[in-house]
Amino acid sequence: MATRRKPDQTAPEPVSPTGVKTGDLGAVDSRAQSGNHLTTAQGLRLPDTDHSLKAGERGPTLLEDFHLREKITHFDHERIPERVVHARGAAAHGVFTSYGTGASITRAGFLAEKGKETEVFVRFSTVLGSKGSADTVRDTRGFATKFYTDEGNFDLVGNNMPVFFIQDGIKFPDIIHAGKPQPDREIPQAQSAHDTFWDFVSLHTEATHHVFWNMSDRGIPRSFRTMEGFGVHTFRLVNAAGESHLVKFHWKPVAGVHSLVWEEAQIAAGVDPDFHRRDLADAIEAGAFLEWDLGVQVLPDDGTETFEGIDLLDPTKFVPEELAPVQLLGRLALNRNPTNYFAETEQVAFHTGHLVPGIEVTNDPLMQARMFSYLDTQLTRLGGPNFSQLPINRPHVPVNDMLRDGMHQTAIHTGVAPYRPNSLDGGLPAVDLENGYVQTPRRIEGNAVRANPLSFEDHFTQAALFYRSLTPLEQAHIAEAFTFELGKCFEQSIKERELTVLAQVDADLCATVAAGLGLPMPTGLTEVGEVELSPALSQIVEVPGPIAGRKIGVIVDDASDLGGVRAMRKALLKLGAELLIIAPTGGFVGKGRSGETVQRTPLTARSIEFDAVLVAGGTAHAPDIKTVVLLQEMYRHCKAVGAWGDGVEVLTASGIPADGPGVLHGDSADKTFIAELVAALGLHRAWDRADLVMANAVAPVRG
Ligand code: HDE
Repeated sequence: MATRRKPDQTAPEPVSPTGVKTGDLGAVDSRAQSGNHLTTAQGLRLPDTDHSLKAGERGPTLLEDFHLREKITHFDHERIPERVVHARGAAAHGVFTSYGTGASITRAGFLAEKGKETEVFVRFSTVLGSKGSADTVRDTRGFATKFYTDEGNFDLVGNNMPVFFIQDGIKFPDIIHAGKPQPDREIPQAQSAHDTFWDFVSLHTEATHHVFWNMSDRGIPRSFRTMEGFGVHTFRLVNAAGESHLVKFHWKPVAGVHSLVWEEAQIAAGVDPDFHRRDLADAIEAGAFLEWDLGVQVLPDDGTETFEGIDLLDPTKFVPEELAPVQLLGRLALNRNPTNYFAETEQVAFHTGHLVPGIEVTNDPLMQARMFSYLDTQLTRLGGPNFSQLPINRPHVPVNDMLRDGMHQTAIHTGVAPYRPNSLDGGLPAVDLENGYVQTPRRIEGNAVRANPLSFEDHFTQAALFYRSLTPLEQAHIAEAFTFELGKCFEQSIKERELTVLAQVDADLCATVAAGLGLPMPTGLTEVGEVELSPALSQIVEVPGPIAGRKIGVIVDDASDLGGVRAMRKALLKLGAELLIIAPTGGFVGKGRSGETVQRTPLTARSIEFDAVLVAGGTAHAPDIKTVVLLQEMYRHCKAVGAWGDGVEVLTASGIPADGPGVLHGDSADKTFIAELVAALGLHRAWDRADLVMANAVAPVRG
């Protein structure tokens, strides 16, 4: 039956949320403000917004001043509650292009169809810190992707580590309360190095595996582009024929997996708390887009929910890639910065329950709890149930949900029958029996119990597998991280208890940490026996990777070889890397047309920003103390340092041995020298320097 609409139920003329008649939009973004005149929120033009309405120039302000009150009231309410976790984040738009290799395992069109492009929005985050905290703290990183697919939004709300602290979502408030700043003084901000965190994880040993990842170099990524991503839980993919497989999602960074060193992370937290956020935005602006391959480990859905003895419902366990290789499904490129941080990055709402046909959840008890939490949290954070109408959250397909009213309703629904079945709106909207989302029928039975399967009780084997699969250098970083974090704890009993945990994972590691803390090694405990190693877990590379997004500083002065600098910049730009000039003062260096604009001075340059620092030939030989510190930090952090021509004298004068490992030098900035630099950058660090610098081989700083 046709809709019978009374005249007063006709929708008004369409107007964008910012007041533009949608018919007049043309090239105007319907979400942007428009017009060149300042107005009130009601569109009233204003002649003055700097003076409140007062009873005389020196008199009190009048209550009547509606403009003042609107301006201040709105300002007073500009903030919304920050995310209870993952508050600190940065995001970008991009596109996902399917390789078409997923068709055999999933009917999800955005994965199954070769060459299919899907718009995405990705938000990276730390977990513990507040919105204004530093980017480079030691923490897990969120890696949340919203795919705006033709079948509705799919959100892959993952992390940069494949395992989690808890096996059951009911414990999430406990781990987060323990990790957040302590409730009495609200310190420390964005740090796990404090008593409550270590109190909890030393008592709650299922966290051990994740703690090892956090203490490893994965806890301090070099940039978002060098982070791996993981869906963590086991998902179920279902193909067009209805066959299902269990999978683990992986994001493989094209730039490789690389980290900061701890001292860099600490310096950056003070010198540039926006380190990762800036890097993301700068790189996209410069056209050095960030890229990942999305892949899956495909595991049989044979009813056992285990693979090679690994319980696939236990989120504290991962499946080594040697046992199940990652099969690539498509490529993600982040290529557009958000226009407005609040509207997009802050208001984006991810949810593990945003699924599309062909992708389903499993009974992992952590995932099950997440299916509740992500919708619920938006009600407080975004102020009501209509957050999916916000531009960043809207699906890019038609929505006809029969959800009505509520706070911040911006849709103007037509029709009279938001219920089913109806006859008044012509029986619409209709259900789609053919393509609609259906959960694959799965048998569920059992007693209502508060209990875990027995396999969940092994808390240490995979922690040992992770630790022992790394190189000695990466292991040393883990030992240092444990020693630092526990060294920051006040309660002796907490440190001692965590040592008993470490002793049950790996005795050598425990002994190193115990020695660092000045505590005895616990006795009577047995470490994990022999495990099959997974070399894929190591981040150390022997073949140089791409260098897009990397930053190279070149120290120059008026006498330097600026022609060489230009040749180097040109070559680096082609590879997506950026060259920054560091000169004694700001402004311009060199003369006339052969001069160069200065980007950094000794006051504004700090080593953390650079992946390599070089000294140009011809540069004066007596470096100031800040330049010495810059070069020494670069050397100590095992990053590329070098010089061409007599620039090498500056290195020597800074206490850098010209023949030290990974120190680059050439007669000029010629092709060979540039190729050496690119290779050094591609290796990320000159790790063969690590032993030397650990032994304090760098000469004392000369003032
Ligand atoms: Fe989250 N998590 N989480 N989480 N999570 C949130 O949702 C929660 C978990 C993750 O950039 C919140 O919208 C519970 C695992 C990311 O906006 C909240 C449990 C993994 C982000 C929430 C978990 C994650 C969040 C806070 C245990 C890795 C940031 C604001 C059952 C696989 C998304 C929000 C963004 C955000 C709850 C466990 C990743 C409160 C209850 C495991 C990347 O809903």
